[in-house]
Amino acid sequence: SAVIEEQKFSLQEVLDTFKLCLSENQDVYVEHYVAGWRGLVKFMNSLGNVFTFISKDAVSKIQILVNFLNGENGSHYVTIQSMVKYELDNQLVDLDKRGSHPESGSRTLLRLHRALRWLELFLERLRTSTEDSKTSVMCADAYNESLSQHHPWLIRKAAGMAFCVLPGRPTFFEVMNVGGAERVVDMLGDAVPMISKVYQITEDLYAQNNLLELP
Ligand code: 1PZ
Repeated sequence: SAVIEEQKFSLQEVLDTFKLCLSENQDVYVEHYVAGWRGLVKFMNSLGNVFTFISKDAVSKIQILVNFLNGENGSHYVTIQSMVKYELDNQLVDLDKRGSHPESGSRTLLRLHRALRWLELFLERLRTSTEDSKTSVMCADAYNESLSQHHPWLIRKAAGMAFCVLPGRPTFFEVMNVGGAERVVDMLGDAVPMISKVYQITEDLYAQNNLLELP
């Protein structure tokens, strides 16, 4: 039932999903990438209603990618590498300005990719934080160092307001449902390098193909 599922929800499982992203030859599976984001959205929604404006955007991007995966060309969308190659080879990406392909898989995934950097920075801060550290400050610092550079003023303001109502570190750890602070630190020590690796591989792929500024 839904109740049991909620009780079982742990951020550990979510972050473990990102481990499944990497294939033996360092390709990134879209299916697991998207599943990881689904879990993060679920976690974010459990923090309160204020965060739904953030999760709505993530949900719509997840949906775009799932539609490609389940569509008639789904076999090209199995990995990020094959997706980028397929979309570029077939002129399915708006490269300079938005045109006939405003919702390509490549530009959609780039938005989540940029957010993954925020997540990496935030989780690393959380991992090395102390009892009196503020989640709102860690969150804002991580955001200002990464994702905010891609956001217009209005969104930066709204994000800043959302950070202010983040629950404090004790509640945050509780909602993560991993165990005591020591277990959280262990779990993050395991998860952050994994997320970092997925991020770096994607970053290199996008850089090699000149796709880091896709409109
Ligand atoms: C746990 C606390 C959550 C803090 C989340 C920090 C990120 C704040 C981001 C605020 C963005 C919200 C609104 C949407 C913005 C979109 O304009 C952009 C660009 O997309 P485009 O307009 O080009 O189609 N979307 C994004 O940058 C993707 C944002 C995804 C945010 C996911 C956060 C995941 C949090 C995980 C929680 C552990």
